[in-house]
Amino acid sequence: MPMFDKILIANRGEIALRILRAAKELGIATVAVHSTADSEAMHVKLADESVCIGPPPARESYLNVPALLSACEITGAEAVHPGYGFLAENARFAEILAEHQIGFIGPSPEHIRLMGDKIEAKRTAKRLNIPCVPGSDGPVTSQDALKVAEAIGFPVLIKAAAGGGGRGMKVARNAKDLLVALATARSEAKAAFGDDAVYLEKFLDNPRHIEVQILGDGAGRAIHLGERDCSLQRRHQKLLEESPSPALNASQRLEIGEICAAAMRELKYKSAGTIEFLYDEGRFYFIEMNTRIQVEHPVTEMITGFDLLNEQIKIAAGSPLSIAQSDVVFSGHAIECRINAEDPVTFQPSPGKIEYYHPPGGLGVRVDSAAYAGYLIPPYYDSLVGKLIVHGRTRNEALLRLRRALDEFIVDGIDTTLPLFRTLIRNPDVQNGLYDIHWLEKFLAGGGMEVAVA
Ligand code: MV4
Repeated sequence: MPMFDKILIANRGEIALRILRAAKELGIATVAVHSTADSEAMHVKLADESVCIGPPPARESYLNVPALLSACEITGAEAVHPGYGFLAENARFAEILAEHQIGFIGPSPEHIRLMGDKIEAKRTAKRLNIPCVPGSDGPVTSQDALKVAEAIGFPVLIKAAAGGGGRGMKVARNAKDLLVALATARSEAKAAFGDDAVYLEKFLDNPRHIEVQILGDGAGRAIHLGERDCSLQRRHQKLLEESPSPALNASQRLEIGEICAAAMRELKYKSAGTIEFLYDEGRFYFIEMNTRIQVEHPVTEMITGFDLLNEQIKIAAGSPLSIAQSDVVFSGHAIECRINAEDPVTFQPSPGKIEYYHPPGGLGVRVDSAAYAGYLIPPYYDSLVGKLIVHGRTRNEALLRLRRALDEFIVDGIDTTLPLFRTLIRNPDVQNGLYDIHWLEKFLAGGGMEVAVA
């Protein structure tokens, strides 16, 4: 089996620890990199070696490509794992590493670039028989927009080709609004991404957000590992994810999973990836593909027993996929809560010192976190303190376990979103799995949290 001797982790926080742990189990030495704000961070303490790569702003440290190349050079790291965020979906970074004979633990630059262009991604999905939202076949001009919109039917959603993750979208409910919405979307896209290409889709009012986890080895082997329901979100930030989705039955799961796996075999996709869908009235509609390991990957690990980081690293080192589809057996139910250092009502970030830290434990409880008592959360990065993931034999068992684990979790010294989750998990809609992508924002707008903390 080909394997790396040493890898560099171009990230911080819980995902840096997650990568470290997978690397150690594979016998791979680890290099942590950190900004001057992260000298005392847990990923630095746990790595075999560490290199300071710059000042606190991410532009000058975690996104600083020359500094990362230098860190590889001086430590002899053979490959880089980018985690999520930062450089994870930067095709140019993957190319530059290749130019320096350094491995990238992720997909090919071509696949990253393809999926980064949302129009090309959708064209590719359609060609690979993945069901898509009805819409324009490529970018629209103001000349053909009305014809396309009338063909698909109002309301329509205008999306930026270079967008994704909810940035640069505009709804047009009728012909009268369309041209103004189109011009606004175009100028916002130009300002945000330097690319004013936009496309049209039928606007789905109240869908769920369901995504399929895949693994491919770039040699034509690819499998799916089921779905995650990520509908509970606020401003495109996921708060709670679960698998299986309460909305699907086993045959729907296998059908969409096999469609995705077949598409990835055809594409010769290499690495872990996620195919995102909107799900409405029994149908799936492709929206985007993420070419990275995602924050919520542990829910898939908990119901399949596979270590996604271990597989991702082995594939990057050149091994063929070691898991057959028939090896993937779904067991029980997993739920993840993203615990942020934020006020649970206003969502204002709450950086500062963790005075006391007591994570929950026991059967079926996993905490992925880089936090510790005495740790000073810097104000420069995202506010994820940790992920609480529970597993149970049934959804109800997972919910009861989650309630118990949330009640055990103590993080003193800063505000966290723990009280929000303690409230959510007791809500009948959440308990019954009856939520869509708008549920949480409606709950919060209706004062759900003000009532809870009063
Ligand atoms: C949509 C949609 C409704 N109809 N597309 C937002 C993020 C980006 N990945 C796609 N998004 C959406 N695309 C059509 N045709 C609604 C959303 C959307 C959304 C999607 C997933 C999770 C949360 C969301 C919140 C608001 C809007």
